[in-house]
Amino acid sequence: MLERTATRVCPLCEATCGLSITLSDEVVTRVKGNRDDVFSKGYLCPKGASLGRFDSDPDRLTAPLVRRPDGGFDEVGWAEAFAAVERGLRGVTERYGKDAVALYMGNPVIHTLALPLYMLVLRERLGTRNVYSSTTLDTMPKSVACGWMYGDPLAFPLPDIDRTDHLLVLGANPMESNGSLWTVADMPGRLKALRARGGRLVVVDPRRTRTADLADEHVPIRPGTDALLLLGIAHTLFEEGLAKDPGPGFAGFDELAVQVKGFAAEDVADACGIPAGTVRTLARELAAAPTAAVYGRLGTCTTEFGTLTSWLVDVVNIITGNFDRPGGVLFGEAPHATRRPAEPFRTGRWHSRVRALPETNGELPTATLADEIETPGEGQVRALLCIAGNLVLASPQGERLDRALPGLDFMVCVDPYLNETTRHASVILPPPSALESPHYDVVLAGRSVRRNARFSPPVRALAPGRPSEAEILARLVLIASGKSAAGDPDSVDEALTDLTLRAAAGRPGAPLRGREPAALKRELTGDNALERRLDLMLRLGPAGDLFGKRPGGLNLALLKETPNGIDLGPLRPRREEVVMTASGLVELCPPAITGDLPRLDARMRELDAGGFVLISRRQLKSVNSWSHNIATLSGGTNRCSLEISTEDAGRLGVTAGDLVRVRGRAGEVVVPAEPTDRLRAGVLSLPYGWGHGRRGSRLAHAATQPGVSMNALTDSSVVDPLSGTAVFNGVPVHVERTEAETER
Ligand SMILES: Nc1nc2c(c(=O)[nH]1)N[C@H]1C(S)=C(S)[C@@H](COP(=O)(O)OP(=O)(O)OC[C@H]3O[C@@H](n4cnc5c(=O)[nH]c(N)nc54)[C@H](O)[C@@H]3O)O[C@H]1N2
Ligand SMILES: Nc1nc2c(c(=O)[nH]1)N[C@H]1C(S)=C(S)[C@@H](COP(=O)(O)OP(=O)(O)OC[C@H]3O[C@@H](n4cnc5c(=O)[nH]c(N)nc54)[C@H](O)[C@@H]3O)O[C@H]1N2
Ligand code: SF4
Ligand SMILES: [Mo]
Repeated sequence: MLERTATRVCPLCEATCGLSITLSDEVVTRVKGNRDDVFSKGYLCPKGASLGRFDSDPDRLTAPLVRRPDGGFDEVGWAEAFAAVERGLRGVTERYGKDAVALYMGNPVIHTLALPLYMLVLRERLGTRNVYSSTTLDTMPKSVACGWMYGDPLAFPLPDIDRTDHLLVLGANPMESNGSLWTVADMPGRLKALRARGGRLVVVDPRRTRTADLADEHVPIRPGTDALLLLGIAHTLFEEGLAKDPGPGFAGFDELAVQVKGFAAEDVADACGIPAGTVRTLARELAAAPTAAVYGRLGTCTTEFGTLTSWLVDVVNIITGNFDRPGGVLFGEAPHATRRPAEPFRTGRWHSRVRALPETNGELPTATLADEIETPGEGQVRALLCIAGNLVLASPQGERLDRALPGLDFMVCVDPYLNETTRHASVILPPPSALESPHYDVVLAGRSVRRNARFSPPVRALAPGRPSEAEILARLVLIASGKSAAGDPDSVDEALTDLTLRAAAGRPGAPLRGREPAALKRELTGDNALERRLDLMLRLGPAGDLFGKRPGGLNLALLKETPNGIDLGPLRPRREEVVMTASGLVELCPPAITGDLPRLDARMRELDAGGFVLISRRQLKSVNSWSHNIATLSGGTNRCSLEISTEDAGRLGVTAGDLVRVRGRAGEVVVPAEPTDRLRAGVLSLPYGWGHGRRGSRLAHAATQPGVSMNALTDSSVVDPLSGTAVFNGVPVHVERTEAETER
């Protein structure tokens, strides 16, 4: 038996832990945390430990599937599958134009090397306005807030977890999610270290989560009211003379004092379900701490006031003097060259056809994709290219998409599974296992709490004849460019490399001004065209070797010699480098955001106290919608149940395991109840990503414990209007005890 060990960064969540993987005869037999990894130092969670099970899952597709006229699928060769995609997409664009093809890019995109490196060019070549992604199910409110405040929608300030004295967490459960928009390996260890050095952790969450268990204080807020709480905090800071004017480089401090009027702690307390005294204490603690950071995630983003809340998180960081400083919040910094926006942020350059929702960052809200597919007329979506997305389970009112997708003329999925969504595809192109793909965190490296660079070569060679995910994407780019899918996929990378080199060597002031692009290109190293493109990004980045101009700087060859990665130090203040608003200043009160305050004010007055609201739950052993087929990660505590407060359960006569019917505006589910003292009364919590066992899907283990889809209850007509983001938290529902299962 041939045994060997390889290192690889985990692709299963944003924490990017370094793994040490043992293979016996090329089969994974053990996965451990890599103790020598410069960033994660040996940490791993149960998901990472199961990476071998993902790799060996017998339901993973190994060959492309093409739909037969009778509805079933045939396994075909790769050339035949690409030819079918070429015919299908071309047929739709020739008949209906480019906008008839929609693109969806799902969450795993940011966990691969290949996908982010082809997405921009693919979008550009498709030339469609119908671009959608998980961003509008997740981070877009933060992007819109950062876009208007700093000019760059991808400039996210990150809490400096290792140096802060006080961390206020709203709507996030990093003990189980391991962090998001905040790449922190070993979140549990780092949160415990914060407390051990005398720091304070406060968690605002309607549910007493495992993060709340660890905290000094848990504030059980009423769902959907964080913007009001943060306004109450900002108001207290001004009223009590604790707000600090950030001075030159910032605009809107005086206006902010005016905007928060009417949101005193006493005004917001009832709506938030938090005593005014607590609101004031939260403010005073932030002001008094030597350093402090406020962090908000899904419970603040995917609500009806997601952008307002995301903006206020940053506002509070700024007016407590904690912005852009060690121990406060600092902008992330990727070690490789990244694309800055060409102009300051704005939204609404185009609008969606049916609901006239504004474009943001080149995307339309995923919440309106079903409208665009179902509504006939000029510009109707007729084809979908779905890359790493499970829309049926992940998007609001997913059951509606489940019904709409079969109406498309053509649908192609790049996905390893025949699942709830891909079962509607015309062609499925399965990428190889993560262990057969090289890895570098193109996106997450820029959101890391410590600057670091790590490259993982493929753990195992690709099976002969099997295209890499990069090749799949390059061929899709060829098709979108009007070329033959059978063309040379390397030509896509070559063209992009040439473009970058010409800019780096040609423009006045460019880092390699005067050098010969062709000569530079010959210096690039890597096992294939994609790796050479990565080498170029590394060399041109802030830590790069600039082709010898910066001796000792990064390049791919150096990373390959350093399998445990290179630590580049803590984050540093760099506001002046980052901010690119039209004024050149950090905008504290962008009119596009403050214009939404009257809507919030009206809501504060009309909040009705009765009725149930539903919030989403993430589970430690789940990876969004696609891990329930892994036996080591399901069962036990990882099951689909409706948490209900013991108080409400008693009132409804519901005991553990009883079936309850939950009805939302869009549909209903029947699910076992789990009474708990972890929830505020009036709040229900359902995990998302379940609802398996559908006809035509091939997920044998998941089908044994299918659960129900939370997105059968969510309503796609409700979005945060400033960002178009779906509402997954604070969803009004009705609940009652029942005896019967519903039909699906
Ligand atoms: N009710 C409710 N709904 C939610 C949320 C919630 O909290 N509540 N959360 C939202 C959030 S934050 C997100 S990010 C979205 C996520 O929703 P999606 O963007 O749909 O992502 P996933 O559910 O992770 O599904 C990923 C798909 O990619 C496939 N896949 C896995 N690995 C790879 C790979 O390496 N390459 C390719 N090509 N495919 C791969 C999987 O098989 C799966 O089909 O869901 C959102 N939906
Ligand atoms: N184990 C695991 N880890 C994951 C994922 C996974 O599926 N499983 N998914 C990954 C993805 S795609 C993402 S985006 C991240 C998300 O990372 P997090 O945001 O940290 O994860 P969630 O568990 O969704 O946390 C949201 C919290 O908000 C609370 N909440 C709900 N409504 C409100 C509200 O109105 N106000 C406040 N203050 N709190 C509220 C919920 O109770 C929950 O505890 O996790 C990533 N990591
Ligand atoms: S915390 Fe995230 S990155 Fe680390 S092992 Fe678990 S799933 Fe992988
Ligand atoms: Mo997400």
